[in-house]
Amino acid sequence: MEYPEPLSVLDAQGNYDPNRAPAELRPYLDELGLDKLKQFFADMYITRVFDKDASNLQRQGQLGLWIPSQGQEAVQVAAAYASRPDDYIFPAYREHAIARIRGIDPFDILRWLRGNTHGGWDPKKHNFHIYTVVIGAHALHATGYAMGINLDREKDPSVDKAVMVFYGDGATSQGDTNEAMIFAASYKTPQVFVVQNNQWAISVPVTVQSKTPIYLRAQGFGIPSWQIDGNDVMVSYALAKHALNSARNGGGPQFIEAVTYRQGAHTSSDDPTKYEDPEMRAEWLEKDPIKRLEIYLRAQGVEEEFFTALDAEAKEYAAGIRARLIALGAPETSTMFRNVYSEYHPVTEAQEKWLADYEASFEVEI
Ligand SMILES: Cc1ncc(C[n+]2csc(CCOP(=O)(O)OP(=O)(O)O)c2C)c(N)n1
Ligand SMILES: [Mg+2]
Repeated sequence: MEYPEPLSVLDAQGNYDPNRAPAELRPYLDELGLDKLKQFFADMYITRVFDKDASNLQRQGQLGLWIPSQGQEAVQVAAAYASRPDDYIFPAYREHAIARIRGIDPFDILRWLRGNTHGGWDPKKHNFHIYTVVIGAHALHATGYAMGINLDREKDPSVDKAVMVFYGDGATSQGDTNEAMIFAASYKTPQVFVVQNNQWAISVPVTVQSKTPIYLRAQGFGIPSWQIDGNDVMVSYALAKHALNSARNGGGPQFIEAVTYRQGAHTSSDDPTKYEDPEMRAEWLEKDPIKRLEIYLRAQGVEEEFFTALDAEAKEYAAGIRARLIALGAPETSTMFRNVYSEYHPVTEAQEKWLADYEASFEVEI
């Protein structure tokens, strides 16, 4: 079966055509002046430089794991700016661009993947939940939170917060995400589901995961849905804002499938050369979200100086985080025993002692 192309207004060659968007998105596209687009570009660019450096840090033995976001920056930056600070966001584990814009210090993401902290940040402070690695589990948390907003609204009709939840194409096969959609539709929650379809669930291609475009599934739950080019920051912004406003104004849950590509490995533990078709990869690299916005900005008269200064800023930013990370040192082994229960527990105490004795049994310090 043939399906239409995802909605896009900024194509891979950097051509902008707002007429391709439906009328309800036009007011949001009109908000996108040059200053805002330069800000979007800066956030995408800085996240990518940080992300690449984080991959290097993993290879240099400074992190247990890294989860790259490379290639998915556009929809993330767009959604972050489309949301209001009091909207609550539930990320999966690859939403580094959103985390940064929400005020999370990316250093805290690295501390988490180094084992120095089990959470990383205070979700309430940023209205940005901690990362969830259990695929799809947080979709239920998001729907539960959004049901809570409805209860708050019964007491105070001026409450107009919304929830956004992010997960991947693979997560759409989990029971949790489907159950979350059922409850969201039934209880008409103020909530936007954002699926970043990056074409892969580790090595499983989306063509195996779903036999229809993912956004069509939502309609079976009675949830309005769209499919957009997630590498187009402009359409991503306009639709995210439209969907959030519909959700907060009583329209119930909304669903966005942002079609994008995972340019990096699934994580640093994965080797995509074992399963990725190099031609497909090359085609997607041509559709890079940063490249196309750069072409557009240059065509609008943004000068070289902006790009050069941004590159220097991004490198300095990443270097600063790197230095702080290396200064952290190794996490204490005791933390893995002492954080299991809220109070110290005889079983974990015995385990901690066993490990200490075991390590002491080596002649060489490890
Ligand atoms: C419940 C559960 N099952 C399996 C895994 C192992 N796992 C980690 S990531 C992943 C693939 C997820 O793919 P997708 O939802 O498309 O997100 P992406 O990693 O592409 O962003 C799997 C199967 C897990 N973390 N949790
Ligand atoms: Mg995926």
